[in-house]
Amino acid sequence: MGRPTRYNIECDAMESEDVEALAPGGTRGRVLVVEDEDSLRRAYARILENAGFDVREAGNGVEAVRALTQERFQVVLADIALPCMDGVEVLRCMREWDLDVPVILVTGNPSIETAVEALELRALHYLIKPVDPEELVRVVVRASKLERIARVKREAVLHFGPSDRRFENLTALEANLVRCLSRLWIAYQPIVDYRRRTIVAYEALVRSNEPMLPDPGALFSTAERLARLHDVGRAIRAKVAHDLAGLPRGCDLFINIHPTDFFDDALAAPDSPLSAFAERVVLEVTERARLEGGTDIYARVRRLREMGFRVAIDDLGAGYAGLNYFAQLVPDVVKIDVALVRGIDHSEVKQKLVGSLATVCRDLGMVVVAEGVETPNERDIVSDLGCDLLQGYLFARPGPPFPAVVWT
Ligand code: G
Ligand code: MN
Repeated sequence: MGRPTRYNIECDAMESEDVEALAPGGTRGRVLVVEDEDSLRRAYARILENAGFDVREAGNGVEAVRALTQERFQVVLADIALPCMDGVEVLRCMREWDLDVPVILVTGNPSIETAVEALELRALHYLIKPVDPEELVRVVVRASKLERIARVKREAVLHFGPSDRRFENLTALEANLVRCLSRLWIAYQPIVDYRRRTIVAYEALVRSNEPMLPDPGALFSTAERLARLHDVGRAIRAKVAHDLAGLPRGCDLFINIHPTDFFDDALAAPDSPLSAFAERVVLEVTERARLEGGTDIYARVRRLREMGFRVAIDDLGAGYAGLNYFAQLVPDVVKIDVALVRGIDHSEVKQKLVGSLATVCRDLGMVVVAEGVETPNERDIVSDLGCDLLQGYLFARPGPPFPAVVWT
């Protein structure tokens, strides 16, 4: 049985004027008023301030966009007819960053076209001039409440994670993914030859400024649920290829490849973004994930090798992969997982494991990288145990292309 009274109680609470309903800062929320006519803008601002809102004013679209990048708003009220960049363009621009801020458009001469466009961009409301002050307040109050719901929902998703199926909404997930892809950037972390004090390569690590998908794990699990892993892989490789023009001379590039990417024909296409640089690129395959798709994957890896790519096994020591996998993949490089490196100076077991892994891999002609080196002790021990190359915060954190190393 449902309990409708509960919902009523919640609705009542939303309608009340208590402190709970106030936004941070003790006001009903921050409103951006975008209107080129000074007297009108001031009038809207005064009405909204009197109603308890914290108001910022913008005289044109460019100022509006600047304000939007500097502060978080609960509501945006924008005139449609603005010089340079009209209200609909401001709205389009906003939608690229923030799905949830409610926008109220104001127009002097309503037309079907702009109304339709406004709807498509999910404007919340469409006010017609002259605007009645009471209606203005009513609409803005309602918008700020909706924003508050969206904010609480967003926090819930952040806390319980996108894996919590109660929040699953494919359309919203898709929108998150699209925004995430448009705000994708690549951080690079040096891989060093410590003895020679040189950077020999950089690992590309995907990042996004999209708050709904804050880490690569969330990005990949969303893409997986939407069956769009290939799109993510392609977007990452395109970005990396773009950055490669600035890769310091003599450095190689390591890039993580999701196991399903091997079944994307675009990866091995002769005109793929990375193929022109194949000789400098090492494809990392994680040991954490099982390689599915049978033995076909090995044929695909062989084909990539023929194109000039090298292959690394990532996170060695962390996964399930057995010897067969190792033997079939014949990696050029192995990367020892951070779990074996962390605190190795205090663990004889870790020292034995890393020592034998490094010895065997080097015997097989593979280059050994130790990942996640954070302290000078860890650095010295893994070097002594035979790790040729090192990577970790001790040398540099991942950063925009291409971080330098301060040698100690
Ligand atoms: O699975 P893979 O090895 O590709 O993941 C690398 C991740 O490890 C990156 O997200 C990177 O930011 C992180 N990382 C890199 N260096 C260090 C380190 O020294 N310590 C820790 N804890 N994490 C690191
Ligand atoms: Mn990696």
